[in-house]
Amino acid sequence: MSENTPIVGFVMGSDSDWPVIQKGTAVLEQLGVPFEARVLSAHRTPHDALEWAQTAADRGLKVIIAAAGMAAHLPGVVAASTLLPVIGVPIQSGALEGVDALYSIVQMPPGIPVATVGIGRADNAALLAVHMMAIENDDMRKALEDYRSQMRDKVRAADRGIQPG
Ligand code: RP5
Repeated sequence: MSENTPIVGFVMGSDSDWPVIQKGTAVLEQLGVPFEARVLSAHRTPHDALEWAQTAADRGLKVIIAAAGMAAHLPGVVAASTLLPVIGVPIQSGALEGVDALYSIVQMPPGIPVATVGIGRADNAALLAVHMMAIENDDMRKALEDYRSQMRDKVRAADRGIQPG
């Protein structure tokens, strides 16, 4: 597989989830991690979603980030169909504004875990995916160190910015 073969797979239940997912793709672009992104619904295109999850590892993916809103079954269905780690992103949509999706994703039954981040936190999902891969990848560990160092500099600059005089 080439250096540009996607190793993180984003999957979302609707293209209305895409603006949220882009917070995660931006993080991976910044860290130089190749990814793919698909719209596949556990309810509206269940066979496509299953096929994608079942072939994910063979295509080279290492971690999956699955986002859905409302009765958010996609992360769990994907997790049940692959041995790759799955990170779920609850999407804020519908009358319950993401609390429904959060509970649907985080409350997995025993045996099929989904690592769940906060509502809309595709950026943290992307970082968590890189942390997982950094266990055995020095380039990724270095990229995360740089990312943290940039955050540290920003907070220190903000602190200096509010000091009197
Ligand atoms: C879920 O239903 C999707 O993940 C989305 O967050 C929500 C609404 O979907 P659309 O009506 O925008 O297609 O399946």
